Amino acid sequence: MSAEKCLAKGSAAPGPVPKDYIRVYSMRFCPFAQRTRLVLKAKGIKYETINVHLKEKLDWYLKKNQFGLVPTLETPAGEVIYDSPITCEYLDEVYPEKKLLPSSPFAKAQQKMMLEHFSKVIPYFYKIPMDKKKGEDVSGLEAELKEKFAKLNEVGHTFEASGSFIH
Ligand SMILES: N[C@@H](CCC(=O)N[C@@H](CS)C(=O)NCC(=O)O)C(=O)O
Repeated sequence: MSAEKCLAKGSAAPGPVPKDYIRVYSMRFCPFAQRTRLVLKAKGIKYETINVHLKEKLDWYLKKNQFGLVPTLETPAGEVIYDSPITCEYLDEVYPEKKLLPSSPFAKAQQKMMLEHFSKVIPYFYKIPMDKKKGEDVSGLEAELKEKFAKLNEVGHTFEASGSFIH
């Protein structure tokens, strides 16, 4: 189930989440929401997507997530979970078939460290095209991004060499 349209100011709140489904409040181009959607897909979880307008916040959405950010998950019991790494870990625990996180605490910590590094790269995916559009010189930002990726690659190799990263 997927709704491509985006709910904007004045749209009524959706009803309860259907039984056996989970709902993800999302925005089509949000890389954080993409994390959650990738986990939902990888694990074959039945879910529905509700895209919400992020500039004109919906009052009922702010009642679910006071920060007004996406992604947010909602369960048929009305439980609300937000912040992409937390939604991913929640899904991995609640739907234990096809586990994505390693069971070893050390390997799990390494994945989280990697995620923390990767999160620093995400803002560049907005900033570079936005600045380009404004006709600004983005060569400095591109060089920074390249450097961050190289570091990430290095970290990945170090973790891999430790033998516990790939489970
Ligand atoms: N740390 C959050 C960040 C989520 C986030 O910043 N989402 C953006 C969309 S890509 C958002 O909701 N922006 C709306 C706003 O800033 O008000 C996560 O990982 O879920």
